[in-house]
Amino acid sequence: MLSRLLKVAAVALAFLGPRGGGEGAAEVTVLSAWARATPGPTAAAYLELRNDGGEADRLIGASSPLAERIEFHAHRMADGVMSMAAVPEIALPPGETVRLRPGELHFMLFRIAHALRPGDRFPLTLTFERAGTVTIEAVTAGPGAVQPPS
Ligand SMILES: [Cu+2]
Repeated sequence: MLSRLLKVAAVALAFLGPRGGGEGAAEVTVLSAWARATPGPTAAAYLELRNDGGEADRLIGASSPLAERIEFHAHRMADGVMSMAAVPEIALPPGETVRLRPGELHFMLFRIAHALRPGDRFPLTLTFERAGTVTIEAVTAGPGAVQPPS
């Protein structure tokens, strides 16, 4: 009796499939990746992550041949002083767009290989828990820019 129940359950799961009922595949779109020009050795980068999937996803890693290491940073206010703190991951709720921008969440690129000048482009590889790994290109805006170059 139990084995028969398990078989029925297995068939039901197979029927739902990866795009069926509750199991929607995570699909994350990366939009307008950019960085601020800097002489180095540390740079800040920003982008938008749109989760078009039906499930929550998480950005769990970022790398670039330009940088020795990339951290995710959040700003926080403590005793009236704004400071940055590394966060281990960035949550991507289904159907939502998470925006990394100056003064908020951002990427911190450490020990960049060369100064970043306006117009410079460099690859960024992002690793998502569900959506896997994607490499996109970031473009560099001016040193004090608050939005991506047009
Ligand atoms: Cu930072």
